[in-house]
Amino acid sequence: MLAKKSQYNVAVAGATGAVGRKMLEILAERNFPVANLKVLASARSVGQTLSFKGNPVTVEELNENSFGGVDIALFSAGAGVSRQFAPSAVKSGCIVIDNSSAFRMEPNIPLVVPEVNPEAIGSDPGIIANPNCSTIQMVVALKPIHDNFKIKRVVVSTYQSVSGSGQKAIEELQNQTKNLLDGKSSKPSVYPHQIAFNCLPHIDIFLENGYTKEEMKMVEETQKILGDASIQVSPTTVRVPVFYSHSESVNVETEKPMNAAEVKKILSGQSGIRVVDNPEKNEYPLAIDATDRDEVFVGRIRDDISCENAINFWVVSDNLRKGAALNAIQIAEYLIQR
Ligand code: 25A
Ligand code: L14
Repeated sequence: MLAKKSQYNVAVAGATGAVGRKMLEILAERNFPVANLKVLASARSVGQTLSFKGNPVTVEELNENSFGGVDIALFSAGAGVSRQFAPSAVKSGCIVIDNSSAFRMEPNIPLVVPEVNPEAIGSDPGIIANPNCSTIQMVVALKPIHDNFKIKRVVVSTYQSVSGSGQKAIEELQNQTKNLLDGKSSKPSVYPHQIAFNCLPHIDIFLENGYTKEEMKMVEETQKILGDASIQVSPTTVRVPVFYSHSESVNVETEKPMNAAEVKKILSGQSGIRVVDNPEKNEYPLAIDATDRDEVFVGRIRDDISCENAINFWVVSDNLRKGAALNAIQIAEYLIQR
């Protein structure tokens, strides 16, 4: 249980990474009541300074003793680091909001999108898991549809930006693009193939069922967050040469009758969603417009011409913000406000 205070001691684990830096930015921009801020990363980054509200903060090495006196720890250093250090953080008395996949599917650990299922957070949470980025933006759009019409099946294809795989991947797309345009060759290292001028139907590792782990996260996490294991999800996750923001093509079939016009009206009234859907003016959600924005953008909402009680839409959101850092900080805000 988080004791009520006017300010909280906050630690960011993985603070030097793409998500960690975004966390510092969002804590500052939303004026989160931070008393003391600790920025933690691997030994590689110790001594480096990051900036918080215009002041320098020095990176310390993340270890078991990092969390004494910390109230809220935000983890964004990957699943291995979370598995190793989140339990000791909880032992020293802080609440961990974990951005990795390490604990998401553990039955006793809440998996939370604040607009969708804040009630999943019990009175004494310990670790709260932040869902996968592609899942978060999809369930924000699906929740009102599920509440009104009960979803039977979702077929989704993603167009995911390279920032999802961290800072090194951002640099790989930059360097590869430049090298190839200059007529030089460029060997891939983060991805198994060239990502510049290409699309890779491969995110995270392949599993025995032929799907990738990223695809199965979209299945399992969607069912857990919406609290309904009967929802069928059929995903294909694809990496595209975009730096920031993930886009998704989503087909939804419901049990109750519905149509695109009704869904458009319902989604337009939701907090956290912005409907951008004026095809006659060439207006629809775009990755470049969603970047650095908090909302989940939905457009191209239209009836499925091949199936009754089904629609298609296009959903775009900033994967480093709503897909990671912002969602985690919204969870922290919920904790201190409730
Ligand atoms: O392990 P996984 O689950 O497979 O995850 C792989 C990677 O995916 C990213 C993240 O990469 C992660 O490492 N990732 C994970 N979840 C994500 C999500 N939900 C996600 N990306 C998007 N959405 P990353 O490079 O962005 O962040 C890695 C952070 O974790 C720290 N870290 C790694 N091992 C650690 C550790 N911390 C403690 N103990 C360990 N054993 C890592 O710290 C980083 O903070 P670092 O010391 O290795 O710092 C990396 C160096 O990279 C440079 N740099 C990073 N970002 C920027 C940058 N430079 C300029 N601008 C930037 N924006 C710095 O030089 C920094 O020192
Ligand atoms: O599970 O590479 O949250 O785009 C988020 C980023 C998995 C990989 C997660 C990517 C990670 C994903």
